[in-house]
Amino acid sequence: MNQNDLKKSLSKLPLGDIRFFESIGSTNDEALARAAAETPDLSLIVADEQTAGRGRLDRKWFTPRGTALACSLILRPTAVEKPFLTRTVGLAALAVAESLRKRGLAAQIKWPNDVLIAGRKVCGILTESVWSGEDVDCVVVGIGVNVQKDSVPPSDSLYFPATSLEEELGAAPERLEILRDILEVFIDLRPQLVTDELIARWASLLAFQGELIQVESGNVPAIVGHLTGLDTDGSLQLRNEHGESITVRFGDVRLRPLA
Ligand code: BT5
Repeated sequence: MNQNDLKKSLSKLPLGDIRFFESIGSTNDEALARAAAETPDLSLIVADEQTAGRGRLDRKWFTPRGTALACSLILRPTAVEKPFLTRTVGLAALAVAESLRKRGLAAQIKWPNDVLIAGRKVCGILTESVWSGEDVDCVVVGIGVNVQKDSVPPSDSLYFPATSLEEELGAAPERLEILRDILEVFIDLRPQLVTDELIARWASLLAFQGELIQVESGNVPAIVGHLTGLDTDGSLQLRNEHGESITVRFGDVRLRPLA
């Protein structure tokens, strides 16, 4: 991968600036720094390696050189989009899941920000906002996809099992093709950010629908219930053992182990 191949591969898409780095700390950090300048909507940062890739809550995201897709997209939301920005993570997860499904992979979304294949994590998404006073100026959408087998971290370092596209397809696809497919679907779906169609599509690909799950967030006891769907802002909805409906805005979802 290099700057020329990247630009050539993405030339038909209506993107802003495109920057390639052989090695970088985190593409999200670079995008956040650029977002503060006059960088146009749909500008893209791509790296062949991340040395300080981040997940939520400053967890580490591994991107060994030459094995994975690590990119960040800078969105400058319109006034119409601004009330719907909590849905951005769903838009990105849908773009990844739907583009992988076109390759015959049964990709699902583990709320809020992971894409799974056969119950294992193949992609993580990190959305971060740049505020200007009370207003969101920019949203950075960071996407990490495990493409080659070597991108998958050792299982003892993981909270949730992981996989790669190479493992699932039998051969590693071209990273540039994966990136182009994801961006194409993202751009196609973006008008739905402001419609409930997005929520319906997102819900239709949710992993663990109807199943008994637990949601962990911080030190409070896990919330347990059957996964029933999504709220219009993208929050997760559960039904607990008393039949009450619970709305969850942040956390890590997993199937409830049998007692
Ligand atoms: C995420 O956080 O899954 C968001 C990951 C976002 C990564 C992209 S890459 C481009 C951009 N630049 C960045 O710096 N970040 C974004 P979370 O749900 O908190 O999951 C983090 C957890 O995933 C870690 O604590 C590990 O257990 C696990 N993990 C780390 N690297 C992984 C990998 N390559 N594949 C699968 N799981 C991984």
